[in-house]
Amino acid sequence: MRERFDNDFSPRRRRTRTVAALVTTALATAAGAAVVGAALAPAQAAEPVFEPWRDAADDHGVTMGFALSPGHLSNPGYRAIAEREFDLVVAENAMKWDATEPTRGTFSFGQADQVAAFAAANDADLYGHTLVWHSQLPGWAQNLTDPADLRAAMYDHIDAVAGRYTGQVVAWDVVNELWNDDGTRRQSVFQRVLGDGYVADALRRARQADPTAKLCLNDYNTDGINAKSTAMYDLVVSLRAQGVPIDCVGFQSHLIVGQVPSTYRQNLQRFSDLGVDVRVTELDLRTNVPASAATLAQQATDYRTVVEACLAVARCDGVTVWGVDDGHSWVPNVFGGQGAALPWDAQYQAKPAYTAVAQALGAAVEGSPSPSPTPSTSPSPDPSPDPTGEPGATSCAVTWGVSAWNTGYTGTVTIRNTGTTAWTSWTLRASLAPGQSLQQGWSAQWTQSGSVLTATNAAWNGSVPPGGSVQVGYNAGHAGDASAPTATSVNATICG
Ligand code: 9MR
Repeated sequence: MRERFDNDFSPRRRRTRTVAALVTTALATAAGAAVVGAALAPAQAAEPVFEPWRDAADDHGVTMGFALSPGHLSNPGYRAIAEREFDLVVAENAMKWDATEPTRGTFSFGQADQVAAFAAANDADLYGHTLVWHSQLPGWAQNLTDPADLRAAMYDHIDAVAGRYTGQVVAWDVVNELWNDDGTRRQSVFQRVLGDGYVADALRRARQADPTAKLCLNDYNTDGINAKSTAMYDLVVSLRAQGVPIDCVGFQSHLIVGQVPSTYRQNLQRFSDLGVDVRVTELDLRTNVPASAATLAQQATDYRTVVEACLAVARCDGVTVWGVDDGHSWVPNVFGGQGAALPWDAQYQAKPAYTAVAQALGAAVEGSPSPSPTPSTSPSPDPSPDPTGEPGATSCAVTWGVSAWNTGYTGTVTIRNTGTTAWTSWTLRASLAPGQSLQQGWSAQWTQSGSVLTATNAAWNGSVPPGGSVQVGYNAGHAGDASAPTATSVNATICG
């Protein structure tokens, strides 16, 4: 179903791990989860431990990445998470121009090589960030005014940096942040001195320097459909029409809790439909600190929304988180009073966002340090209807959200147990409007027979206590009628 990000150097593999290593890291995470529980309200206590994100992601043909600053690897808590959860590594700073060519023609790859070595040792993809960017650009380059001279400097830089990691880097952010928010070109030195054509020139040069890497453009505030993302879209169309090598677009997704753009998935989808790969490249979700339990719960929902959007889009290659833990994040340095943007806290304890990502990926539970009733590891393989009319019979409420475009829609379904008896499994049935056809779904097993849409719980969300709910989703095609399904039942009880 999913088209993979399938150049030859992008292995989708589960790492072979020793049992001892797995147990050690799982226990470390579990112990950490217990600590985080102590610091939060009871509802947020002790996140369960799941199989590594990278293994669950593998089942979807996507990778889970993180931005690495190699100096942090000496910290055991950081390192354990980095090694366990991720199968893609990007240098947070080490491959940028100021780090690799601080003086013209003098290259330094010490930290960059450490990042590459970590990726190789951890059987992870290496992602290149970034070749041409106005920021973290040394003064000598910023001050070049002669077009031939600046072009020569840009080409030399691309040749040296991209050339060094040929065969290791799966994709490069060739040009980073080339847009203003209104969709006009940012007046970087490259734009001012070389004009619009510098982007195509950089892409062509990068292809020569590393013929094996995919070549991307990357930006922020392009996450929903807006003037800036539309400028990016139009540029990709134009570059492809000219035969310029452009393989992928990165969506940084430095977001604010509660403010994931409503068009997030559709935006990824429209680029995917152009035939370029897409990736969430720098995900974090910031908030005012200290964050309340309710805010962390909203953050978890937001992380889930982003991961599910990627899984729903055929050419989405995966999600990269911009860091690991709240103690090492760019956010507080730039946004005063804000932070708490990552899935682990500053003590390396898993936050609700960690669990939400694992659940979005359908990760199996490896052990739960908490008596918390959800999620469950033991779904019934054969959900049978509750005996209607008896005490404890299924009582349910289902709400449908529909986000449509011209030929399809994403359905978001919240299934609530309004009865007094816990469910150990559930099956949702509903009638699709005429002309609708299921394309793919997530967080449940989805099938369609005639007009009947059926979803059966996934391994981790079959248990729903009284008052509890689960959220699942699917994509469907439509032929003009994108209305929500009707005649909804759960475990054979009609619930509207
Ligand atoms: O996380 C990076 C931080 O350590 C640097 O100080 C900063 C300098 O510009 O860059 C941060 O990473 C940025 C990334 O390279 C491009 N997109 C925005 C990121 C956050 O600022």
